[in-house]
Amino acid sequence: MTCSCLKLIHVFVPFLLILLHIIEPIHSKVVTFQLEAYYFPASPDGVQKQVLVVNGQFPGPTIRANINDTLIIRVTNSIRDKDSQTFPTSVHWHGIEMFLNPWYDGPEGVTQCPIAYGQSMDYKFKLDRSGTYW
Ligand SMILES: [Cu+2]
Repeated sequence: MTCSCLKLIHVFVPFLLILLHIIEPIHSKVVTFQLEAYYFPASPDGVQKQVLVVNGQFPGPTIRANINDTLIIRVTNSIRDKDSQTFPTSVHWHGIEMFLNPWYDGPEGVTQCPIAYGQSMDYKFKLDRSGTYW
């Protein structure tokens, strides 16, 4: 590689990185979503029982977003069984890198305290890769 070519790379690469940082926020967006978990009578396996659903769906709703989007997801715990016993919960975002946001990864007792019954928590993180996660 010639000397002038190296100079061009030294100028071009930082310029490209700066340009990407300017363009990225233009194409990214904030995606907000609300999830409420609760028991609901259903028969997904043919036998009616109390099933843990999210927004009344089993499995829960699909959240669609693109790389570099910021997700803000409010999770509300309304999990109470037929005997009025309540349960703590959290959402573990399995497979999401959570780069710079490890406290939003979700496992109870590892990265956060559980969400108590009747309480909500806002998870906020940026999607840094494509894929389907559940
Ligand atoms: Cu995991």
